Amino acid sequence: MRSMRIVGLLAALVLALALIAACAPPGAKTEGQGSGGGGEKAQQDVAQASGDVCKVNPPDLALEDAVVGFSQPEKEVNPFRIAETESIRSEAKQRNVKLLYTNAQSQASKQLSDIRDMIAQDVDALIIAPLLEEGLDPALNAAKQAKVPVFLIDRETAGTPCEDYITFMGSNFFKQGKQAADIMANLTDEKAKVAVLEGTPGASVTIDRTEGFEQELKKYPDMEIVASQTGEFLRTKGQTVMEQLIQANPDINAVYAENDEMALGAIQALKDAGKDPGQDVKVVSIDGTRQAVQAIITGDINAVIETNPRFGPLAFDTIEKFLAGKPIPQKIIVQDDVYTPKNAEEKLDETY
Ligand code: GZL
Repeated sequence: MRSMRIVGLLAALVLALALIAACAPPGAKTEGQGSGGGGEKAQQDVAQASGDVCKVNPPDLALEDAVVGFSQPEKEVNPFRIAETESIRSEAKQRNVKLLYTNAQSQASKQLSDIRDMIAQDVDALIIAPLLEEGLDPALNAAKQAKVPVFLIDRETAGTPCEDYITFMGSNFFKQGKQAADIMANLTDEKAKVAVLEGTPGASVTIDRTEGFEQELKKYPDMEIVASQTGEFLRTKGQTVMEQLIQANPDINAVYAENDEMALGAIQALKDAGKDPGQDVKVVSIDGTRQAVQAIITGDINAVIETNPRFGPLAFDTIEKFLAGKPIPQKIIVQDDVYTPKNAEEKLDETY
């Protein structure tokens, strides 16, 4: 009799859980369903949403009736860019939203004209990944004049939240720079002559990843930056710059690359110079591309700090909430992981 009662209670519990899951709004994550763990990370987790909320009256429009423009700043030769565009495209398709896509080919002037062109095509909202920190204001002003709300992803740009753009969604680059310095200190027993491969000059991500690293490094008196030069976030440039830096500073024992593409170029240069990257020259990078995390497994790179480029779900969720008149925080920071030899194998299929 008692066992019958237990079976009945269990059946009721299962039914209740099924009803709860079925009532969750679309895209909501039920308890324990993260985007971490095995399997492709389809979307980002929000680490912190901060700043006042924008009290901007949204247009009277449903997302599925909207035309959304996406301004991709860089050439799609970097897996980060490919994954970012794919995420925006597939989320728009999944939501039956008409998407206009432009690519500025890493040229600031083209990003300005791309955005103006999309405004002229009557987009209802813009998703912009700014190439540079400065210089986008003419495009932001044009959007404001046309009453087109702007949602920044990936990199920040000069402007006032709620006036020039609704919100910024992306990683905390300053924190990433600090993390890289602490990881490098641990790898080198706090004694290092560091070469820094910087990203695109004038990009918010370069400014913050560099400042975060330099500031944190001050905690370690026996760690010194002996060279710091841009590789423009490109693999080929990262390799040629590393070749030059190694010749000028043969005693470099640590490389901080501000993205994986430059790190992969740098390890090739180190090998060509007879060095053993990951061993006698420690390498710390940022992004989380598949090739870079595989290089952790082979021992050529020591650690990679993740920058998740899959903005699609978060960006369209945020636009949908904005159009529904819901409060939108001015800054939405996404959660990033750190890949090391301890977790690289198990997390490889989350990379891009
Ligand atoms: C970061 C992004 C950076 C990547 C690079 O959000 O802006 O630009 O780290 C890319 O790989 O070039």
